[in-house]
Amino acid sequence: MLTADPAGIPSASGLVDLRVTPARAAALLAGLRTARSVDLGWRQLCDLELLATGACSPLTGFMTRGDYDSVCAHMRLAHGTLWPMPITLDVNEDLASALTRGDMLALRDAEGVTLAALTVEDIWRADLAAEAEALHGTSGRDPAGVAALPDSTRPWRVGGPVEVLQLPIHHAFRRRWRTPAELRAALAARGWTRVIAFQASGPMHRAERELTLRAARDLDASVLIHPAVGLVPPDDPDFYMLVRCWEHMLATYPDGVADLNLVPLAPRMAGAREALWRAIVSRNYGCTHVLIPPDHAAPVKSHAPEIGIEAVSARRMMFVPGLDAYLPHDEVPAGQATRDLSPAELRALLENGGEIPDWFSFPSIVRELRHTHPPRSCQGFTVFFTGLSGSGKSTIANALLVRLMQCARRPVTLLDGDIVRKHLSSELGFSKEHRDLNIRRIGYVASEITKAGAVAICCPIAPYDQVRQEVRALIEPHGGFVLTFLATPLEVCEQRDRKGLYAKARAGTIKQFTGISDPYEAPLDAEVAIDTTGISPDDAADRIVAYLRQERYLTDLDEYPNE
Ligand code: PPS
Repeated sequence: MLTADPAGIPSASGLVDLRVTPARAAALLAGLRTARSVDLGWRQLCDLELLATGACSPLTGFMTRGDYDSVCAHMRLAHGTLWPMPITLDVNEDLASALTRGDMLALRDAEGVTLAALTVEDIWRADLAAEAEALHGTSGRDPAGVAALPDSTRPWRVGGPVEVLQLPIHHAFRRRWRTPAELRAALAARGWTRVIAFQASGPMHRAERELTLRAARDLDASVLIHPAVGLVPPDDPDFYMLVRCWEHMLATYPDGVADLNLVPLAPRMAGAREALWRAIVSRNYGCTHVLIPPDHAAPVKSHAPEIGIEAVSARRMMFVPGLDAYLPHDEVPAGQATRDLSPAELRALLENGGEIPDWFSFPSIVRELRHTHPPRSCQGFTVFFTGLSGSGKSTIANALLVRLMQCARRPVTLLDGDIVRKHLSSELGFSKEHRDLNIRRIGYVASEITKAGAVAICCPIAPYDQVRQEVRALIEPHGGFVLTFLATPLEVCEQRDRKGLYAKARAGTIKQFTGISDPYEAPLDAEVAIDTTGISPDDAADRIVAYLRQERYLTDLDEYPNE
């Protein structure tokens, strides 16, 4: 247990630092040349950094089986210290079976740089259902939290002490990644003896600012915006948006009241255990108090004396227009109207380009949100055709391409089947496996185009539902996905037989031909479905444009009057 010094901040004397001296690092590196290694995933890198810097004090490595079992069963390490969260290194079965007690294991980043050495003390197979039960209170079903994790843990675990050669490097927002020791020193230099952690989980707005300022006033303390950013890897634009929003928020606080420090902690969505774990981490960074959502405040409060940080319930703040002020919901005078904006309402306002009221947020933060979540009329999108050979995909795609390029508001790329097969998939044939790979490649390119705010038009046959859905899931987070099913019947396609392929397929010269000797799964989730039997390519393109307008991806600005 860390003890509180008289000034209030828990004493740094118990803070673990797993970084070794340069001489030891050189010796370790030499020894690791012949050792087995593991490339850490994003969650594991976060765990390693927390361990390395002492943010997880008193842990000195990845947990051994004794600690793990005890933490799962009793929320305590084997020797009795309160610790709510398993911090284990999961590996694949091959590595687990190749290791023996006493081995050194090199822990490397994604580029293969050795960051740390683990001396193997334990190798075991965890019971994932029992672990889920302990953490989430459920077994047999997949709690939302587990599904939301960046990468779920594998059953094989390796435990033992860790020696750190170098910390994972943060290239962005470097001054916001102070280690617990560095932050404690900074707090002490400012004379801050009472510090409340606010573990922001999204952009902060006026309600959160009022909440923290009120708590700071009530407790005569300073505020540390202390978000866990381990769920958003640094290649995710949301990470940059979030940190910029917190920076803007920090600038709105009165001088000398608040600070911001990022925590490389990958959330487990484990309710009360998680709240307790994060409270301990905030304590290790030097905080004396932590604001916690009311549903999890009780368990943290009950353990407060033991962990050395006090939990403060975060009350819901409401804007009271009559008083032009924010008040906790249970302090709003009777008869006063209140205003609030739910996350769904905020999302809808951003999507539609609606006005976000001043009472809700600050212009600098709203600008960031608008930049990262532009209205649909400024987002990229993909029109993904699917249909049999001869159903009209390429002809209609070309008509649509011209219609969109006429306005020149967004760059447009046509990923035609032939072009893709020539440039991206020249080695592929028409087996299911190859077709799926072809579609995945198209989906990847289209998602990058969509992410960049441009338009991708794709027109493969894409006969299989499962991979079409994968592509949808890849693209939708970045913009629109319009699955356009050309439902032209096989007889019509075969009658057209522009390339003479159906005749060859019937004759058996072409094998695995879609519709003849290979399946086509008609989509049930198409945004637009067109049977081109009796409709011109221009009219078909009109139908797609009408859909894009209806969904607000296109506006009047995108339309050039053709008539
Ligand atoms: S897939 O299934 O989506 O990967 O196919 P795709 O990349 O769109 O390629 C389809 C075009 O390849 C020609 N072709 C065949 N199609 C289907 N089955 C077989 N066995 C086959 N062999 C060659 C055909 O010309 C398709 O073009 P379109 O434009 O659809 O007629």
